[in-house]
Amino acid sequence: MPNTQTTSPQELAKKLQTIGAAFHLPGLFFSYEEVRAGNVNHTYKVNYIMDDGQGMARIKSYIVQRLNSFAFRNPIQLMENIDKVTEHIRRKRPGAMNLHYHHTDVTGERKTFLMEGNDLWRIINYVPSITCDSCEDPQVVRNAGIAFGDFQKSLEDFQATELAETIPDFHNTRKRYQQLREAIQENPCGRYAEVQPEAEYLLSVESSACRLTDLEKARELPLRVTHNDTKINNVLFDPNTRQALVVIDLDTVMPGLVAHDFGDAIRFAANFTEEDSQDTAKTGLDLNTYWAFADGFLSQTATGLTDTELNTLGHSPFCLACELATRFLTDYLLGDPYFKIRYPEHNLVRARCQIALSRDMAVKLDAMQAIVDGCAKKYR
Ligand code: GN1
Ligand code: MG
Repeated sequence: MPNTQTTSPQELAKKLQTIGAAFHLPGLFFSYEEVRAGNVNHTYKVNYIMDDGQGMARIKSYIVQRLNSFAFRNPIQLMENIDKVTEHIRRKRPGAMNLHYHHTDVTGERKTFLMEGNDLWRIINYVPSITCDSCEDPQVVRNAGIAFGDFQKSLEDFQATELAETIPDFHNTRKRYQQLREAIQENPCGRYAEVQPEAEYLLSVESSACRLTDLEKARELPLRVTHNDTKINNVLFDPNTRQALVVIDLDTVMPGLVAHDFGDAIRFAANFTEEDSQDTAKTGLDLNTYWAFADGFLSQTATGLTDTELNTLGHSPFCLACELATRFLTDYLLGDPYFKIRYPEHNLVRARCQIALSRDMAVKLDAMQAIVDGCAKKYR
């Protein structure tokens, strides 16, 4: 079944109210808006009104999320990972803005989630802020680099193996390629003929795309705590100062490589176009944006990374773009069971865009590594 929403607005409002009650949200529910960012979970901003104690109305908002149980097969472990990581960060950054997951008391046990059949619901504090999808302002991009670098640094003394691998093989690029091969073989929707050129390109660059996975398997890179979804729109910014406030979307916090986080951030932020642009003639890697993110990220992390890790950063965006293209194309071949789509060819369009990006990255690999080396030298 495609990952789409079928509930009516009235039913949904009722549902959100019930969820709010289970988490003991105070006040009266009066409206909700769907937050459309994110390709996997369903997210809503819910608004409550209450007496402020002096007879005046006070409005308070919360973020309610229904976790995608198809993508996240181990929701309880996922919430345990989030708990451990947010607690650790809170201790390391006292006073800084943090994510807070509300508790239910339904069974007398304080839990940060509510299970209803296969659905996991949770409620997070709403942070008045802006997110940035477009990365035109290099200062904002640099601040996002600082935020993800700070996230990495705050967790450098956290034992990565304490975290569950909630999505096994999430960044196992070899496995993603294997799944593409299987989807081509099975071709359940008869879509292969249409995507043959894209599939052939991806298969032709497999060994370069799998460089990180191969180094990880050879144990040449340390396992760290990684965010695994470092899109710039997973950073909340202060609307006035444009300083980063907090990194959000911790669902994929798992053991991983620092190059996964760096490469994925660049794949998203330093693309001239959006990640699902149909205008692939314009898609490509913007080296100015790349530089801004690398500078911010390395200002926080350069001293803690090994030389081998630094040497993988320049190549990592290419690996991440190919990996995601492979995932989008596989999903398209299988009839879109995983990613939310807004129109029938959406996953194919996404795959084409990532392919165009990877082609441009392939000719900029030396420049990307030179920038990393320059920034590392500056901060070490
Ligand atoms: C998914 O749903 P969202 O936007 O947080 C995906 C990422 C992809 C991204 C591409 C758990 O993230 O891996 O990079 O879409 N998350 C999962 O937009 O698969
Ligand atoms: Mg995400």
